[in-house]
Amino acid sequence: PQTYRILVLPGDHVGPEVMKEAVKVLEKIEEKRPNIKFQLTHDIAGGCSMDKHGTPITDEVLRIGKEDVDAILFGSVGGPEWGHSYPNPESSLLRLRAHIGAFANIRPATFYSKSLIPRSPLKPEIVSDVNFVVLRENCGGAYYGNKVEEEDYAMDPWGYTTPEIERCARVAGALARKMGKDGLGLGNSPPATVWSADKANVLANSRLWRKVVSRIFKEEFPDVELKHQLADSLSMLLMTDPARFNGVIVTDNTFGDMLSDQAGGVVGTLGVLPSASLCGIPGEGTKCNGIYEPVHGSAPDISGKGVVNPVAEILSAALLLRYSLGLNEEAVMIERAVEKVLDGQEIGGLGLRSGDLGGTASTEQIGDAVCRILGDMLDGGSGAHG
Ligand code: NAD
Ligand code: IPM
Ligand code: K
Ligand code: MN
Repeated sequence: PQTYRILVLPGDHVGPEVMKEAVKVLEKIEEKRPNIKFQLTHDIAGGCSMDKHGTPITDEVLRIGKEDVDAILFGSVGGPEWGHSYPNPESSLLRLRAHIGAFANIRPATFYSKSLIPRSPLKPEIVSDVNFVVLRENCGGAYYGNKVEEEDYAMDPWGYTTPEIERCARVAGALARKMGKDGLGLGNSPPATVWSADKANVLANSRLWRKVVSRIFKEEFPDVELKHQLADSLSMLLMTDPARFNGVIVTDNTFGDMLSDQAGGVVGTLGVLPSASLCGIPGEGTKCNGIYEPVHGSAPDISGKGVVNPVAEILSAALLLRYSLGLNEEAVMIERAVEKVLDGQEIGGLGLRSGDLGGTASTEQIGDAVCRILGDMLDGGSGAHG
């Protein structure tokens, strides 16, 4: 069998709860596909690592993540018991992203099951066709560089270099071609539109951002429609007319953090949104390491109760199979199994949903249901395209 190496870092609070279900999904694939073997390395990062090792992430975990594995499955880090002062649990993730060079953070926002449309706080006619990807620059901007933190003054340098913007723009262009205007990525549709979000009216680094993105699209993606939108008004339009942004929203680290959480509001919960942080253009042949994690955090307000929605972590595992391991067929099956669980198909017409989606199902029940349906699909019961 082909062996795929994955570093598993569950993190804090709900991180381990959702990770348990995602690992079960991987084990189900292994069980049903004798030619696939997942070699999982379990380790820690975040507050739990501060407690055990006195540091949010050890050099050894960083090394394993970069050198010893094909991809990293991450949970969520942080919690009130560790506070925010540096070094905090969250810095583990920032260091890991920088260490492996995962600059392209892909955060798709759509309804994985149409039955979730009524869960959005927005009217169905406005929100039902939503299908956009936030491509967040992940290794620069205000989240990196030398901070000043004095008693009465603090400063985060918010800067970008031309190469940092160029590589992000190239991923946006490639994603737009792959996604297609129809949003299905079938290859016979013109590319999706790319929206570049910045504050070029105020920020110097945004003016560089806009200039470089414009040049890359003119020179390398003449077939892709590029539009610029100021990030503040884009945020407003995301509530009044979200489907306008169907395609790719490419933006810097700070705006991408905000807009991708806002996408959780658009679809009604953060509990279903996965992410992939890649070191290059997805599907370009070269082996692409990446960090896969839910957009959501460690949700300390609901941790320890077994009620957190594991769907975002399970869908992150699907993205891992697709982008880092080249196992697209299995990735599609995971997504279809999640859809069926949320829809309630094949389980007596009752959608299995966690509290964030208005249901009462436990984390474990949802994970078990996904595994059961996925197992049937892998047996050939109802195929990925059925
Ligand atoms: P959060 O994303 O953890 O939670 C926001 C709200 O959404 C909470 O009410 C939470 O209960 C709910 N929620 C989130 N995920 C859910 C799920 N899967 N199922 C059901 N409900 C869910 O954001 P926060 O409360 O601002 O941050 C909590 C901690 O997480 C902080 O320490 C923050 O720094 C950290 N954080 C970590 C990551 C990460 O590890 N990548 C991301 C964001 C926040
Ligand atoms: C996210 C989180 C992280 C970020 C934190 C935990 C470092 O909010 O992944 O969106 O700000 O990038
Ligand atoms: K996370
Ligand atoms: Mn965030």
